Amino acid sequence: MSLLQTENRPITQIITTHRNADFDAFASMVAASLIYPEATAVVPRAVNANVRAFMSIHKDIFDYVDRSSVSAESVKRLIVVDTADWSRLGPLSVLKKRKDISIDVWDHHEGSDIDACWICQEPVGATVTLLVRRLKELRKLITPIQATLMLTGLYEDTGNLSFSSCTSEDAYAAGWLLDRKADLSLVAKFLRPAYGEKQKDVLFEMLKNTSRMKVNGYSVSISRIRVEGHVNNLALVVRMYRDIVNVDAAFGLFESQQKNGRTKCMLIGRSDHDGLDVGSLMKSLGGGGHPGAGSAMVTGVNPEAVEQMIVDLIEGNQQSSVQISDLMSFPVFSVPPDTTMAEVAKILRNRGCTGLPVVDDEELKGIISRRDFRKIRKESQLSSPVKAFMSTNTVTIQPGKSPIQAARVMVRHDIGRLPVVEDGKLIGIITRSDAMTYFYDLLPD
Ligand SMILES: [Mn+2]
Repeated sequence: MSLLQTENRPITQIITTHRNADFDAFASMVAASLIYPEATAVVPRAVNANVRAFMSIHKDIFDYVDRSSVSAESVKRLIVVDTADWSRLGPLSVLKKRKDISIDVWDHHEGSDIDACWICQEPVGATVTLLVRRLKELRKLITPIQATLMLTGLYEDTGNLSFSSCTSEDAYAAGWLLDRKADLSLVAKFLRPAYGEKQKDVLFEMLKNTSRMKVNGYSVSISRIRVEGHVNNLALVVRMYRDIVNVDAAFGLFESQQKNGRTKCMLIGRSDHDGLDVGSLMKSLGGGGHPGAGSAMVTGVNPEAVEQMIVDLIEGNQQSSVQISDLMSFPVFSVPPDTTMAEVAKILRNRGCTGLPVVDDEELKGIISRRDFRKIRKESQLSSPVKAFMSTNTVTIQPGKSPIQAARVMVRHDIGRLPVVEDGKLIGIITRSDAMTYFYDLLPD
């Protein structure tokens, strides 16, 4: 069908994806071909090595053409999968100038610079999950080979459903694909060749040149090596490296000589510790990523300096990771020590809270809680000052501590709120629900 199309009629509807297409990208294109049967899949020239190997074996089963078969002028409709970024589309980004094209986007990344007519962009583990949802709705029949390819894409992008970016919908999509006879032993086989001889050499080299250190309480390993030419899948190698050295965070710093003689550094990091956000660290170096994994390309800086920058950034990690000061409530509503118990009772009732800090000139003197009212024996005591009834051995926490530490203190002392104190001054209050909000990731960005 696509062959006839290319020979007889110009292609008007195309499905495409980002350069260096991975399995998620390629599988999403194949899924999109089922959803948009009138459209032709256009595979970018550069695809990942293991995807290339898969394509060469399955050449006859999937219909697709390369960029040279398409003339940009005849395109009327564009379907983009696994990216929402013109700059990642390679030569097809010329279509950006055309205002008369109808564009559909399917993606699981953040942000978009494509002015789409229709977009499905959700933070799931793999783009193919979004397309599987539509295939399910349309009650499309898929072959075991298609199911296997889609599951390969899903497993690649979710690390076999283990990455923190993986959602329940990814897992349900995997189940649906298994019901459609996706073959797990083939999935494993397709994903494995990514670790070939070249990657093995790099991993051995990394282990030889590794340095381990303790930075800001985290165990960190950095390995700096020289690479010749382009090596695919360095991210996978860094992941294996982290698993072997078994540290909180591991970094691979890959130097290569550019044609103009300058040194280019590809930095890839992996973190296995909640408190150490590799993505935001990479952002500071001009790259990006998420808390568990990130990368940055650093040019014109000598590699020792890059290594030092990593250490400095982790040392200053207090700024980038979530601290109590980001979660606490402030200003804190408090009462002075001379407030009468009757007034305190009224405030607690009106504000619907169970306790209040007692503060004198910003300094925390104690905490008065509903429980303390049990100490009152006679009516007249209601006109006594709060300082006579408040508890004074209050547990507090410093603003630079982590939410986990706050939660531990609250559990140990069986208290629901913790005054945040800096230099003896009360600057905020953190409650059990604030800490919970953090742990359950409900915190807005
Ligand atoms: Mn993807």
